[in-house]
Amino acid sequence: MPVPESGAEPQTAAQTRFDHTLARDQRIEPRDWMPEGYRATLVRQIAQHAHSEIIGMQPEGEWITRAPSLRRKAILFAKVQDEAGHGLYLYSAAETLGADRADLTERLISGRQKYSSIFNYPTLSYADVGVIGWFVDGAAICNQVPLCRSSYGPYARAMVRICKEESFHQRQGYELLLTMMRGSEKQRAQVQDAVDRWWWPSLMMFGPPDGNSPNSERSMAWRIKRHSNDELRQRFVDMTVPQAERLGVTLPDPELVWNEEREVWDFGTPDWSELQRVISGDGPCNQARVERRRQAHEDGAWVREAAAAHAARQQDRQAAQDQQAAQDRQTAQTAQLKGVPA
Ligand code: BYC
Repeated sequence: MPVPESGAEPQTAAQTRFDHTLARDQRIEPRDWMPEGYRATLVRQIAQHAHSEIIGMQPEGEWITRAPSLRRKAILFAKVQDEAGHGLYLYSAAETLGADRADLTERLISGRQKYSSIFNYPTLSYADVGVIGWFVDGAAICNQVPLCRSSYGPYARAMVRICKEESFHQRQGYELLLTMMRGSEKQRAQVQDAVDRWWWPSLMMFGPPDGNSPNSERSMAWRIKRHSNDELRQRFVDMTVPQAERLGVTLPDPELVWNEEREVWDFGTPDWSELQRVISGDGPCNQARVERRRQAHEDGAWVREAAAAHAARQQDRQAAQDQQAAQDRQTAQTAQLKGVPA
């Protein structure tokens, strides 16, 4: 039997090892062999997730200069910075799969890669900042806590820290809303209006219904996703309804009713045609979001060039130092051989 060249073992053995790793619920690491479909699915999902974090800085970021107090400004600033950090961990996770960060950004700004539909809606009042924290970060927790057990090691590890921060963001958003609800009639109306506008788009964050989700089955078999879109949507509804009652707002769904038998909240059907429209680029803010990202990327070109020039200079300096050290060692050795005192 021919000995396979190094790195070129028969695919069947590699596939078996991959399957066993998944069956034992262990992690696939960047050095491990993986099917191309698995790699491509991860790059697609992780890139989309990273883009969502970066684009997700915009709707709330627009309120930094208009925050009602220094304290609220500092909180919002920190949250938006956290989102930039999440984007960076996720781009790094995608790089471990061979993706190129510049290429991913290019795909985002040319519309070839998606980002979450939720960030294509406008933020009309400061209550929207609170509702984004409560709903959007709440939905993110439901969706992303299971991803901490995703089969791909770097993605799962990035999710651990991200989830801790999202959970903090969710509480901070809810605290802002509690404060507004204790305020004036106008503030309470602003909160209810924001809840009315963000509820259905938040349910859409979990993706299309299971029967219309082409990627779910494979992703779940590969243990990238651990639960279906509908399962996670239900968890979000069940978590959020009691919080809405406590806050004193009404969720805009007349079909929301407790199901004694299943012990979950039944809820109405989101407008799936709206999700399709927003995903395909025709949401209220799609153009503005992508244009802003494109502009920021162009404006940042000089920073990337300066960083690359600095890195190249450091590398040259290090190479010169290494060469000098090697020469010094050689001179010392020659001197020792000749019996010349150093
Ligand atoms: N928006 O087969 P499906 C955050 C796409 S960041 C846009 O179910 P999958 C936060 C989907 O990509 C939130 N596109 O797909 C940030 C697929 O398209 P392609 C982002 C959507 O991957 C800042 C097609 O529709 N979270 O929380 O199995 C501040 C069919 O869908 C959407 C993540 O990215 C959508 N809503 O499941 C605060 C989490 N839904 O590529 C908070 C990680 C679906 O086949 N991602 N599509 O053409 C996931 O868990 C999964 O990718 C999804 C979709 C559940 C989103």
